[in-house]
Amino acid sequence: MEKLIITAAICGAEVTKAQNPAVPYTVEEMVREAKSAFDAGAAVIHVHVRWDDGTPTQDRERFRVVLDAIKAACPGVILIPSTGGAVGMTAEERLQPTELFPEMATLDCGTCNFGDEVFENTMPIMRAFGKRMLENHIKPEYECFEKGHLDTVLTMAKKGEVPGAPMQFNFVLGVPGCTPATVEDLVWLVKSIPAGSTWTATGIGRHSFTLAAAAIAMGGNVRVGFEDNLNLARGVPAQSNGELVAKVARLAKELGREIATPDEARAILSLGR
Ligand code: KMH
Ligand code: ZN
Repeated sequence: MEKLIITAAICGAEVTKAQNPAVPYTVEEMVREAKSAFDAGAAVIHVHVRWDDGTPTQDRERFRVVLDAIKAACPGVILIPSTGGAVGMTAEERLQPTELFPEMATLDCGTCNFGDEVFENTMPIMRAFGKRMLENHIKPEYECFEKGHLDTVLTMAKKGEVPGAPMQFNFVLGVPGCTPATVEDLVWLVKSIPAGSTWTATGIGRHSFTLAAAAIAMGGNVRVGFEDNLNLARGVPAQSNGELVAKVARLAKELGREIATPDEARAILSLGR
């Protein structure tokens, strides 16, 4: 089995300090959380940004400052800025981090319910995002919340509307209103991806570590972090993203999977080729 790539989704757009005081908003807090995750074994950081008061933004200059500061604190780390942003943002707003030519960025693969809201990713939006990533040589991490999202993006890749093989998928399971975070659902999704693809599993909330364990055993990769889950165990708030990453690293060690460094992760993800 390949080494395990751990991604830390350190902040997200929805969680707040009221839910867990360690959720980062400021640049300094973002760097602190990224470094805690990096030091614990994360090769990849998935980045959303906030203004200092916690309001989510896709502002290009805020992204520039945060990405540069994380790069300086975590040498070699792979950064995946979000183009999902927060529910309700326009496509133009969401695309701003792609103007910074990151090596990767997320590309959300379909509209879905998102708790009480609707996360809008229409075909025209996805085509525009695919075009931008092709033009700017950005490798997408295809975020699939539903089986139909995977089928949609595979069809788009065949038509040349989004970057093609080797594709990297992130199966985000357990969002209220979307596919649940069960092992059966994960297996079903993984069976449907093209040979030579790579994949990551993200379990939301209390499913974070059960889905991580399944992904480790299946040879996939794992994402954890405050964006997805605020607790180290039931009723035990995590003090940092690093604690969440360290728990995945311990699970991997017990199951005999080694952890990939950023350079090893770059090779596994075929970056820079
Ligand atoms: N904040 C969610 C509505 C992404 O980063 O691309 C979308 C999201 C996906 O987090
Ligand atoms: Zn995200």
